Amino acid sequence: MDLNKEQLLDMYKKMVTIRAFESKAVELFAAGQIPGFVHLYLGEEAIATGVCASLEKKDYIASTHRGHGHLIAKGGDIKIMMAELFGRTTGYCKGKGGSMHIADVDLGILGANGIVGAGMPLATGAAFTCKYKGNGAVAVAFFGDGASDRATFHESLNLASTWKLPIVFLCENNGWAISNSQENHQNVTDISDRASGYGIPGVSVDGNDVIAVYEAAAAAIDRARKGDGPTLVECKSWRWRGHFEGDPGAYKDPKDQEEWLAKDPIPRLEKNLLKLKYATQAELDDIKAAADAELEAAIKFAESSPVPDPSELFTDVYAD
Ligand SMILES: Cc1ncc(C[n+]2csc(CCOP(=O)(O)OP(=O)(O)O)c2C)c(N)n1
Repeated sequence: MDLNKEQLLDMYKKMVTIRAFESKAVELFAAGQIPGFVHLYLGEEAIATGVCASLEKKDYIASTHRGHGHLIAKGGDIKIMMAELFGRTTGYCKGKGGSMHIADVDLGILGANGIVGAGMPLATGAAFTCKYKGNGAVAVAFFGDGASDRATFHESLNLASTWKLPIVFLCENNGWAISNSQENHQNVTDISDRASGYGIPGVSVDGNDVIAVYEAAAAAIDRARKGDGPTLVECKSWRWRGHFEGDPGAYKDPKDQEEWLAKDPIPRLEKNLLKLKYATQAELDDIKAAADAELEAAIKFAESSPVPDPSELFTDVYAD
């Protein structure tokens, strides 16, 4: 493992921040404070964190409908994110987009996306730009197991492989596509096996082990940066919640749910940090408390921000 203390503690901070953000979103949505849909990333924190640890500001990510974790891991501002969830003018889309439209192009965040599988062609385009400009940047496309069945997956992997683009296809296999379990919607166990159809490497890792995710993603990002082309990385995890808030997820087997909850990626990293003596339990608790406090400040910021004026309805709206 080539991760030092500072890097591992930074990953811990990111993971507990995502956990705090999503846990609060559960409460706020139930209390009717967040309009629209929210799809939460609880349980999958290790994936975005492990991947984005190897990315620089100039690199691009394309996110999904379950995007909060990706945005936080790439450096998104949780105050502005929370304001967007609340539908306030201080949000990333001035309160008019909500959870599934958060983007921050200055940070290389090309956007969350309500269209399943739509991030892959966007990231492929960004990777083409990086190669064309020769700026040494790379792109990562996050997508789910369900999205790996879409034509956009085939088209993006085929083109990126043919043109040797600097991109990583990062599949978050959380076992579910809405109420369809993976075996219900595809006849493969390892989605990474699909890489061979495009002449690129594919690897599957435990998505609840942030170090394993980091190592696989770092190798793939390095390969992309060196000009050796794309890699398909599959991170196996579990969607803790229903598909969206409001879906009780009754189609899940409670035994599976229980088993996966016990594989929580955060205590797992805590154990490693304590074993390596990179932190004491009290120091880890302080990091968590700081993340909670940052979250409270973000909620206050969102709550105290104005809602958009009705006269703003048609501003920033584009039609062809
Ligand atoms: C093109 C398109 N088809 C269908 C949907 C409806 N839909 C929303 S999320 C989802 C499942 C996505 O599953 P997956 O890609 O595994 O991501 P996860 O929700 O598990 O993170 C579907 C079918 C959509 N938003 N876009």
